[in-house]
Amino acid sequence: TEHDKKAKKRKHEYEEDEEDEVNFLLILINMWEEERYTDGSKWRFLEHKGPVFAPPYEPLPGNVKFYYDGKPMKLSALAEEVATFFAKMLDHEYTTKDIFRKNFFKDWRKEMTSEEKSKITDLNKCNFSEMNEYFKAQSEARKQMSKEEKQKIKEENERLLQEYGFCIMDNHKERIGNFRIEPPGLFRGRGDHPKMGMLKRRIRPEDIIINCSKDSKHPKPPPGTKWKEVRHDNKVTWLASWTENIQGSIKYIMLNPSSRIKGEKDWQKYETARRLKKCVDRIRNQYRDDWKSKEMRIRQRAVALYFIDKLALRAGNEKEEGETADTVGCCSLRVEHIKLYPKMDDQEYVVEFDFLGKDSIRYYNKIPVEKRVFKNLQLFLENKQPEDDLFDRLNTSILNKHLQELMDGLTAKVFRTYNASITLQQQLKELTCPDDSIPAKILSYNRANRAVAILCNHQRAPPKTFEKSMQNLQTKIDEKQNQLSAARKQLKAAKADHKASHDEKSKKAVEVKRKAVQRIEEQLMKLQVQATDREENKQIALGTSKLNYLDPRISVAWCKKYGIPIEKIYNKTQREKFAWAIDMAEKDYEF
Ligand SMILES: *[C@@H]1O[C@H](CO)[C@@H](O)[C@H](O)[C@H]1NC(C)=O
Ligand SMILES: *[C@@H]1O[C@H](CO)[C@@H](O)[C@H](O)[C@H]1NC(C)=O
Ligand SMILES: *[C@@H]1O[C@H](CO)[C@@H](O)[C@H](O)[C@H]1NC(C)=O
Ligand SMILES: *[C@@H]1O[C@H](CO)[C@@H](O)[C@H](O)[C@H]1NC(C)=O
Ligand SMILES: CC(=O)N[C@H]1CO[C@H](CO)[C@@H](O)[C@@H]1O
Repeated sequence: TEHDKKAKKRKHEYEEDEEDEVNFLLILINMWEEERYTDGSKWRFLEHKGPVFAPPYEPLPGNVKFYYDGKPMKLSALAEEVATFFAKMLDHEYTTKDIFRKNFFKDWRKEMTSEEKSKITDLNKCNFSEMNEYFKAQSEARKQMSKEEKQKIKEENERLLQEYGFCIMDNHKERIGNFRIEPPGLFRGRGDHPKMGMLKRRIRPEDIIINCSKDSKHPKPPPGTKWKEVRHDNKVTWLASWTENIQGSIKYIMLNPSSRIKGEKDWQKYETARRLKKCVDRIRNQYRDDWKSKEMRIRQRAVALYFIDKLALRAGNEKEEGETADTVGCCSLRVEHIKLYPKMDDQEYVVEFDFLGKDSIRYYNKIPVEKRVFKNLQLFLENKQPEDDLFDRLNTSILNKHLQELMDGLTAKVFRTYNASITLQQQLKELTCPDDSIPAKILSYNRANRAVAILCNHQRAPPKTFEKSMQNLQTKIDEKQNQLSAARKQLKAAKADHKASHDEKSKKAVEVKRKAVQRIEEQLMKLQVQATDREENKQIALGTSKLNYLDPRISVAWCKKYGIPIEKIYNKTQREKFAWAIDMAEKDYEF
């Protein structure tokens, strides 16, 4: 019969499911085993369509004017395009900053005709407000778009994804991560970056180096253009690359993080951190011994290593000379970056750090250190000027070489990964109550994450929208509270009713009202947890440690253990990146 057929089919599907799971695991294992070519090459066959370029500039309508010194002025297309980048940012604090304005103006003038150049000599006389209004109106119009228009855009994006978003690497179709090239604009940078405001140039096909295999269908440049070069280098995994003009760094189009090769790299990174867990005691004993070394260079190396281990400092940054922000890492610390206090409040041997770390994020910390470290630091500081190197017998390459000797694959970053991951695991154990509701557990999870982010100094300025979104949330909480009192009153009335009449109908009414109260209480709690979470999150960027330093298997295992849906912890992008961990980690996984 029909019913039997269905039942059979379902049973079959069920069995297939189980089989699928086994198959899937086998595929996973294979993924890491197969095609690991012994000659260092990453692929034999690579075919793709190249990048998607930013849409061309559309000139402003004639009625949107730029004013110089109070008078309207028609700009050439190039100058106008660059002006629109500034106009779009007019409401942003950046455009009030001196460096930003200076850099922008310098680069803008380069795009002007000589006539424009001679006329436009003072940014303060430029009035972009009509342009700014125009873009605001446009973005408003985009928000008001009809369902059909939105659907059309979605379909176009989907078409681009299908055409450009995948490549064939050996026998697999793989998702490409960033196949769209960023549109031109003004560079912002993090912190007070000295290059902010500079023009991030439009990337053209002539800037692009394509990498694909010889025997594949080579990607075609847009009509009338040429690639800079087409390569066939199978020792690398990128598909296309170009050099951006601000920092001169090379950008790559690569596979999506969830793809095979990247997933494997990620996995290996955490496996390295787990290996450190096994030998960290030996390493710590050694650097403690080295604090007593007769050789200055060894003492310095050992103290630096202690900082890296204890404070999760970066080793140092090899950056280009000159223009870049004055940021330092452990090896490049200068005398002026630390202060020593033999006694401070009730603590002894306190070191105060104050310097700009990666991305110009300030690192400020006061911590007590061991006496021997303190004495060594005093020694290193002797007869030095504020701008001298603290570790004058050390540089990043020496330290990295030493780390390699201590453990294969060891870098300063491995210490961070190890400490961040193990801290997350400990915090999760400490903070999670098995009896908590799901929202309360997620709050605990976020708190554990925050503990790690603080440890890694992943701070940020409170987002601009913070106060507003907090207010909105508070309004919602107030409303919910009113709803709750109303519901409680109704419940009370229903109870009184039932007491008087004792009939079935009023009993049911009490039940209904009781349920309503419960439901609203739950909703209220959820909102309150959200508010706490957001408040505590104000100045901490959780994303960085979550994406880069925390073994995702710890989070996945935690979710599996407490029945929390993975979606509550990782958004879609993150789930793709950590697909390997979601498949691998069981609920009893230990880092
Ligand atoms: C800029 O131009 C607009 C008109 O387009 C005018 O309303 C505004 O006052 C001008 N701003 C300045 C600072 O001159
Ligand atoms: C991680 O770093 C913190 C902060 O420096 C330190 O107190 C802690 O001992 C470290 N934990 C481990 C397991 O290394
Ligand atoms: C680091 O120091 C070593 C030994 O003094 C030297 O050979 C090497 O060139 C230095 N490396 C850098 C990047 O400065
Ligand atoms: C997921 O979160 C990351 C930050 O970790 C963010 O950059 C990304 O846009 C988010 N993706 C989605 C699909 O929400
Ligand atoms: C510049 C560069 O990396 N070129 C390489 C491109 O790939 C071929 C192999 O197909 C190498 O021989 C080149 O050295």
